[in-house]
Amino acid sequence: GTATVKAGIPAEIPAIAHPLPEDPAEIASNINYHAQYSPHFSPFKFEPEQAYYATAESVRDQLIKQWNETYLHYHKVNPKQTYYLSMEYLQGRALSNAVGNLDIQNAYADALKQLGHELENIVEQEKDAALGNGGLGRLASCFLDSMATLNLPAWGYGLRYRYGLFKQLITKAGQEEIAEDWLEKFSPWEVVRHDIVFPVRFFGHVEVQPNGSRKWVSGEVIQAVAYDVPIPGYKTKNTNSLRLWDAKATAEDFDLFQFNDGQYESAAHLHSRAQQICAVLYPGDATENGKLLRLKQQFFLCSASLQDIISRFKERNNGNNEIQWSEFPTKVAVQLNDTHPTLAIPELMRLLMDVEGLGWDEAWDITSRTIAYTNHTVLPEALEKWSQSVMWKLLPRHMEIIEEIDKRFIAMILATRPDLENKLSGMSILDHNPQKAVVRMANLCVVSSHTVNGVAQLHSDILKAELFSDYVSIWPTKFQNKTNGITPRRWLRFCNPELSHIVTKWLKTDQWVNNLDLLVNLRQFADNPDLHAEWESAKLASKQRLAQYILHVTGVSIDPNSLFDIQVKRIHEYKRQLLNILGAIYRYKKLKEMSPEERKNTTPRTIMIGGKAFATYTNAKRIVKLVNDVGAVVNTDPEVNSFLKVVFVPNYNVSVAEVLIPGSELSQHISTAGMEASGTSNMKFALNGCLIIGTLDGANVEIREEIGEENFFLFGATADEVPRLRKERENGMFKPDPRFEEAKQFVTSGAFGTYDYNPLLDSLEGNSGYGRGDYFLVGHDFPSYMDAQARVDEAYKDRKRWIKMSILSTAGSGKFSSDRTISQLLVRRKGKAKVQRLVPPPSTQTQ
Ligand code: HBZ
Repeated sequence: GTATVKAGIPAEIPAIAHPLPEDPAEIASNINYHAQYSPHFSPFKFEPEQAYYATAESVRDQLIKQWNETYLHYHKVNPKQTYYLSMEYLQGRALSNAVGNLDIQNAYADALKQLGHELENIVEQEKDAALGNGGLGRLASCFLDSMATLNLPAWGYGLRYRYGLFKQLITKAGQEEIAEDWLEKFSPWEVVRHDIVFPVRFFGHVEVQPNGSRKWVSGEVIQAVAYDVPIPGYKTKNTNSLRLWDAKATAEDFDLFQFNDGQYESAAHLHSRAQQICAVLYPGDATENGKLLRLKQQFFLCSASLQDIISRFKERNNGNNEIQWSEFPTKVAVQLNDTHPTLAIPELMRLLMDVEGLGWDEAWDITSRTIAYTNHTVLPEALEKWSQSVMWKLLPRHMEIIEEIDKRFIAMILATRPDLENKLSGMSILDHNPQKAVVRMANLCVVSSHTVNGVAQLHSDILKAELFSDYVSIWPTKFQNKTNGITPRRWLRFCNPELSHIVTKWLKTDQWVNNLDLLVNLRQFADNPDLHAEWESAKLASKQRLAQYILHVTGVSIDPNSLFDIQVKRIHEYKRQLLNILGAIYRYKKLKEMSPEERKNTTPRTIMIGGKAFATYTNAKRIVKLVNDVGAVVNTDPEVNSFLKVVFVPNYNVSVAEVLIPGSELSQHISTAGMEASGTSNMKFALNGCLIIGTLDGANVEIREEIGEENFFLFGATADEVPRLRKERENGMFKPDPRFEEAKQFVTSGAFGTYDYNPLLDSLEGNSGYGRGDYFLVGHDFPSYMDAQARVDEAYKDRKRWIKMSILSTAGSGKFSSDRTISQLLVRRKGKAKVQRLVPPPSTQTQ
């Protein structure tokens, strides 16, 4: 059927009044202008740093023109707007992406040449905007790119953290964290909007008004100030906004009397409390973080964003000066990126009832037709639960509303589904067990959203079968799958120009950049020797660039003719970097035992592992330390170091990924089956012609389906076997493979130094008190992992076969464009059923 956009009509921005600059001389003079008149630097210097800021400001001028036109266009057309609420965005660098999306790369490169600089070097000056932890944050950024490119009227909302994700230093002790000062100088990509400010309240109490309505008063009020970041689409005029909120106090909050009395700190008390709110990104990766400040951050995002959304709705929908509130869900869609912005639900209810004067039923109808929720994890420790008593203190009115939603939900179940009564203790929003007394944010999201989605088919199936199984029979169509995707602009077109040119040349079109499905047409050339030669030389160029980078940041020299094997992602036991390094340890031991002749028959490998460990996650930090210790021994061992290198890549982030991924030949996605919701770097690697060794987990399953099972190195237990295997492991019914024992013993023997690895290795023992008895099944999967690695070594020796597999990986990656995910998420096909809503029984309606 014809596609119609759930979020309104696709935007056709009218012919642009300001054409983009093409003349390098004109651009150069514009860059010069910024260098001269920018108050940030001396006008007499034009070093790379100044050149970066001046170039960024010049590009920003271009963006602002399109941005304003986009805004005016949407204001006139008044389409349904999608609002993506996320506590995290991992934007990375903006300059290379902006000139790429605007297609003014060459003109800017020429202009900079005239000014004595290389664009390539200038873009390197930019610090990553790392306002996120990992996959969830990067997904949000890929979605922004796709929504802009697909001409969708969409906004991102987030927080303007003063310090983003910590910078990782590797020292003798392992990982050390230092604050990442991304705003040290300033960011040329944000525009502060002093005209867009909303008050956000904390604490206080609820007052009953004479008319019976309820009002939240007193407490402390902090101002949310908008900082807007332009989000250009690829080769479109459409330029959306990422609106990041910063917190500040007002002049009235400053106690001049106290200050004059010498009490400087208490005079600016609220100013310093405001500053705390956006001071740092919580570096939580998969652990629920029970900090009050984190809850304040979440509410700050939700309250400011919803006030902004409602004010825009009112501005655009006040026909006859009367607001048609029933139209709200036809003009506003709010997507929650995990449960972190769950407070949007009670905050929308509160604003509609207490501020706009709507009744409960109407407010509930609007809210539950507006909100949708994406789940990113099934790990119990990552499911957010907030203490009810903390919530009552910080957000008393919201707790009243949450209690009421819970009460009505329970009443609805009892009235319509008595068969579920015994499940209610797990399904209710409040945990009514007084020992626990928490709010279960995921349950609140499920009950209040019109749609709940998982991020890969296997994950969505698990949500239905396990985490949310009790809800499925009430709302059978509410639970959906939207397999993740990545933007092909940043993750192939811009980060890997060599391979991009080859793809364009062989497909005879560059349309694949917007329509990634076109990559399947590469399949017909999978055996073509000319393509093979080009493919191999593009890969070699990327490997050489990567080798230079590794030498620069670690001092380790690696051989571009060895197999480049990479695992980069947050360090977590379920992601099993420990399996990878134990495999490397075993490989090293065997190489040591071989004769020089035997070694010559092996496939030389460079194993690169990178990623950040949560600062208090001890086992994750031990893994970082182990990788570094193994590297220190292996890389300096003259007997074997031309056959094996082990490198820890420090401070993995978006721009490091842009160097690593194009140069990769094998990448590891080896989580315990059922635990990685999707993974998105697996898609980036496959798209860049890198082969995958992996388990049947997350999106691996679908990647393998798309590129063909013969092009995927599969190993390990499947998700449905995991519970039984864990039991066997606990009961001591499991006999470990001798290779596994040998690798562990090699570590305990002190081969990699004197650091005490016993606590880490204990976590791999079936019956140990430490850890959960090889909960992640490293021991179980080790032999099949090693067998799969042996298949990799063999396949790599057959160059023709390997290149063919590489081409087929790229050719099969079309499905994993975030353009496809966004279309499925926001564009409804004609004839599809409307979303189901929760209709509470009239008997319990109060307020
Ligand atoms: O979201 C990741 C999943 O682990 C990964 O499988 C998936 O591909 C990706 C996108 O859907 N989840 C995260 O990245 N989660 C977090 O970063 C996180 C941050 C703060 C928290 C909890 C989790 O409090």
